[in-house]
Amino acid sequence: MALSNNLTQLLKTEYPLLQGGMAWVADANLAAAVSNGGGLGVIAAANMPPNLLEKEIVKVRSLTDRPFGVNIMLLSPTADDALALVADYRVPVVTTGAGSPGKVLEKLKPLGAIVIPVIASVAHARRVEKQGADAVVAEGCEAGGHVGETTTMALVPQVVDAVSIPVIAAGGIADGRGVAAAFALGASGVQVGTRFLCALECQAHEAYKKAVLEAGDRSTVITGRPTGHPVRVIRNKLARKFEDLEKNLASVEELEALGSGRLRAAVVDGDADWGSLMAGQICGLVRSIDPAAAIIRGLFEEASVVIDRLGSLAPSRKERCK
Ligand code: TUI
Repeated sequence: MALSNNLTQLLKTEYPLLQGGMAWVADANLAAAVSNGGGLGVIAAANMPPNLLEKEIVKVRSLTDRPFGVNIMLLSPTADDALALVADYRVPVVTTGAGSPGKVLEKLKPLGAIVIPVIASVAHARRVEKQGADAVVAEGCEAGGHVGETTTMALVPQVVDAVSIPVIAAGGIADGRGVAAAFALGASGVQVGTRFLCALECQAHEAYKKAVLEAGDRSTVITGRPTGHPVRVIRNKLARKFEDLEKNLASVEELEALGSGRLRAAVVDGDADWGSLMAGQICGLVRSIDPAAAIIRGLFEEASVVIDRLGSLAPSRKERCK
């Protein structure tokens, strides 16, 4: 059952769902599978060299006629190149993360692109709305990768009350209950990352997927706080080493040196011990590898059942007034 609302109308998708722009993971294959499944697939520009990002944009267009997006990670040294490319290729939707997207909005809004910053606070949501953002992804700290401080449960309704543009909930959503909860909090849709790590079409190394499938509710930790770029990862030898160094007040340089190249090691080489296994707290709920389209259908079918059940469980107005 598709669902039409302000977000599906904005994105021109069947479902109000975006796939998270997971660095090294979210390539043209995954993005096309999500878009073909009725959501908005997103390619992560992350630290990709511009020629590689260009190839991925061309490739996604060969794999789907549906809308797709590119995520620009604003901390990346290649963010300006990614911005130039998405403008040249008229990418329909651009999400941003890990910084202030003023420059992105300035360049892309006059070209008619839809720009959706990922934000982690009410103040940032207000700021990007004033700068012309079309919607925001309010990402709670349950999410994987780079995170803010506030949980999805607390962040989403506060952002919903603070802005007039559509709010997309992210962080901790991997099944229909999570989707229903996002709507209950006032969101217009969801961004899902961790669940798509275990999509059939996701090219992440098998060892990475296995770590997600085997993870439980307390398997993730946040490391890197002293560097100013905290990231949520599945605990492994690398995360323990970070914890030790942080406890012993290691320098930022030492922490950054330890972190360098680790995400690629996990995603591409499958180094589950010393790679950075970025994943959200909801990884404990991910138990199978499924096609992206089936994941999306399942999320919304289950959400619809949950919402119906909640409707019938709620006391009628008459009963409440007795
Ligand atoms: O960006 C993400 N998640 C990411 S990026 C990434 S790659 C990376 N690797 C190593 C170190 C750091 C990143 C892996 N995961 N999510 C979106 C997001 N943005 N979450 C939180 C934020 C955020 C945080 C602070 C956005 C803006 C911000 O401050 C801006 C301001 O002006 O307030």
